[in-house]
Amino acid sequence: MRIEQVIVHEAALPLVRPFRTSFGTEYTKDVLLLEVTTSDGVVGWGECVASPEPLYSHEFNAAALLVMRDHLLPRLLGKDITAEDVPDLLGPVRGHPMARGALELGVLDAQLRASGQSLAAYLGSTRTEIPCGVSVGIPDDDSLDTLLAEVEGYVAQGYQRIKLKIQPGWDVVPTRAVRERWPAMPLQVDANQAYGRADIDHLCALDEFDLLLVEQPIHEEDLLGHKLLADRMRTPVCLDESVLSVDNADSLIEYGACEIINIKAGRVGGYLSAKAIHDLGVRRGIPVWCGGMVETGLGRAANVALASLPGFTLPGDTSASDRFFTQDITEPFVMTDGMMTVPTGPGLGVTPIPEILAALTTSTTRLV
Ligand code: OSB
Ligand code: MG
Repeated sequence: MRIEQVIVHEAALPLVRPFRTSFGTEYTKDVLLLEVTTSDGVVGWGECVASPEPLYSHEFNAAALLVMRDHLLPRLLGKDITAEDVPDLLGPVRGHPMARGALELGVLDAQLRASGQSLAAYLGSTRTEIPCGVSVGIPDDDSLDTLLAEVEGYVAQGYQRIKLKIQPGWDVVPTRAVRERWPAMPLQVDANQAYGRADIDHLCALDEFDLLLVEQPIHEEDLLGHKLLADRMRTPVCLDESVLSVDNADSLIEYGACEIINIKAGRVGGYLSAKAIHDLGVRRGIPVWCGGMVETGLGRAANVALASLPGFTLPGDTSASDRFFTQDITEPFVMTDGMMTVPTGPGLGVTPIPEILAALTTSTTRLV
């Protein structure tokens, strides 16, 4: 197939509550959604998981749009391609995994819609439903009561695993409070790189809370720091931001810096690379789980498909649409008894609801 048209819909979805992490606070989800029309006359959808500001990683929406327009798309246009060709065709361009991952997903979704296969089946899914975890931000008012009330709500809804965002000054005390209140709840923490090598002793204080893992405690480039921590800490060290490709994941494992992997397709350049990292985890006996980037229903559908592969042995940040949005752009993803059903329709299995997409769109750019 050939790519005939690409339209980027920039949408702003209000969040049900601010989402605060060690790198900043988001009040809305500002997202680039790609509508890719192919020569088969099929439309595929991709979601770019970058944010307006380069705070989680170097990528940000305006740059993603530019690199797609000027450097990535020109390498795909006018050629008869499949989704499997996309990584090699985009290979010469360095970096920008979220931008390339969004394009790859748009092409892959179109390809699968044309062939009638679901993304889950294509990736090698072995499950029809997946367990749901939830990522809990740092409360706006820095209050333990606010945190406990929020967690209480998620526990009541049936979430099977709680992840607390932490940072210096908001770590041991909130983790202890949640652990004391829910002694048996699978619990983990995520620092988004907020600590350094000097904090290793302090981080080891989290060992007493029987956590599943500590996620990306130290700067993404400090591999020795993570190895030193992994050698000292009983809690497994899980990497998110540091994991960018299958070979770099292999290196991190070999080096002893990474005991568990949070797989986010956008961060690693797309679902094909995400699947390869999953396969690596299975081969090397490293647990993997599916992370999230506050996706709309489109990206959420793809994550749920990915999370249904057999190596995803820990619950992911695959929460229901209403964790973040009062109004998703697709039919909402719902959780029943702590589980979410894997879409079975062709491709992503969901599409944006036109009136809702139109209402939430802030700008539309035709790239091709
Ligand atoms: O580090 O996992 C992260 C959200 C945005 C950016 C980075 C992260 C997160 C989350 C939320 O923790 C995951 C989600 O539920 O989508
Ligand atoms: Mg993380």
